[in-house]
Amino acid sequence: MLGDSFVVSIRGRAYLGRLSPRAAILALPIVCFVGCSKQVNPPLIQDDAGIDAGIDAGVDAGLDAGPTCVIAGQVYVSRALNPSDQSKCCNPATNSTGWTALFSEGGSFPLGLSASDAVARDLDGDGIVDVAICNNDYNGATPGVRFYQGLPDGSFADAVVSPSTHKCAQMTSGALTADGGIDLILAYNDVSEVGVLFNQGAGSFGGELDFDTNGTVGSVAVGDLNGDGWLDVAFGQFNGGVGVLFNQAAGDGKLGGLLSLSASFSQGLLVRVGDFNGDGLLDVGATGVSSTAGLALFLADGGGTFQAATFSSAIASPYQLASGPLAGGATDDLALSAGDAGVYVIGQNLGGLDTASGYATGIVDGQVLIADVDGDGNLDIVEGAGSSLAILFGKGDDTFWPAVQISPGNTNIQVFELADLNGDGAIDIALIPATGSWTALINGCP
Ligand SMILES: [Ca+2]
Ligand SMILES: [Ca+2]
Ligand SMILES: [Ca+2]
Ligand SMILES: [Ca+2]
Repeated sequence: MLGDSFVVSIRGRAYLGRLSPRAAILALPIVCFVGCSKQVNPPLIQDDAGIDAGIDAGVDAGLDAGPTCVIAGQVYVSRALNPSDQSKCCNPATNSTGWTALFSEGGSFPLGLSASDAVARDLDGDGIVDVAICNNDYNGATPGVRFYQGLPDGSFADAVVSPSTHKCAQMTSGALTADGGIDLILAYNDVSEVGVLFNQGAGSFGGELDFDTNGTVGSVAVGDLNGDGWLDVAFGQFNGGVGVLFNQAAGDGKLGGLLSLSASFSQGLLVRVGDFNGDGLLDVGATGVSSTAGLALFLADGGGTFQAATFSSAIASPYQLASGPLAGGATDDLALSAGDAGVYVIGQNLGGLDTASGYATGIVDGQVLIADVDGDGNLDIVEGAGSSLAILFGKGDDTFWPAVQISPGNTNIQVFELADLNGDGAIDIALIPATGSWTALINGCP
């Protein structure tokens, strides 16, 4: 709530005050973004067996089994990040005596149409991650989805095009029907509908069914929101409304039973699904434009019913939202981007919904995703926008190291996805501009 005490942690320092959250946030660029000295972090995975044997013996037992780099007399296991430049890692396969770039370009693939959103996962069931990109038809071509089949050598086949009848603002995926194939769920921005393109095998999506949402939709997310075992669809409307379309559980993927949730936003931004209170029931979270509180959580009561919105004013102007168990366990924490070049974490260990820890990323209003980028078992946060990516490596307790900047080149990021694109077990990045070609940024630290 406005006026409550407010903790902000920037580059490892906590700031506590009784300012209004908005004032505190607005102060951040002055307090920190200009005046912070560069902080050098210890490597996240470092084999210290030869240095202080006996300490962290349990950790070392696992790490010692892996290949190592010897750099300046120091022994590092694979994936250890450079102490002074965490955009580089120890990868014995490519460099046993120096540091290897954490990410490097692995290939680029033509988009054909203007891209609006993407999904990166194994969509055709061959065990290899694929990429599907939807478009918004702003160039006047037929809207639809382009499917890029992942190939065993880490490259991608030419696109298979599946048309849709409307323009896609955002897209997600999930198995809505009894056949178990991963279907694509599209937020249409030119009609008041969510569209489903059903998986027809071999990278083809069709049998489109559109479902009324009572307002144009900018965001979609899937999850079993009534506990019947079938995936449902939560959506956010441009006008600020939030709603759920429930899977009708007949096996044919039809949605219905429209439930409207009141978020009191003047404009909707993003909707996501997660278990934000750890009770085993999936909840709905949404960001929007509001003069008071731009984050609303709708906690599930079970059976497809939700409590009235719980609002958080900890972040003045949240934009994108990602959720995941940043501190482990069953509770999904929240990571949000904002307009002040920072990412904010609202976590189970941080003091509740009205407390946010902020980290400078240098990126304004970026997309935010969560994955374990360096494979240390702790979830990390990635923010991307424009030509910049920032990674916040997690410590496993809702706190993060200062952001590591990755400059992927001359790409103007429309959307990015995190997935193992080349099958080596490390998280890669599909970097997708609005036009031109999308790029596979390959993690060099498997
Ligand atoms: Ca595949
Ligand atoms: Ca369901
Ligand atoms: Ca819950
Ligand atoms: Ca990690």
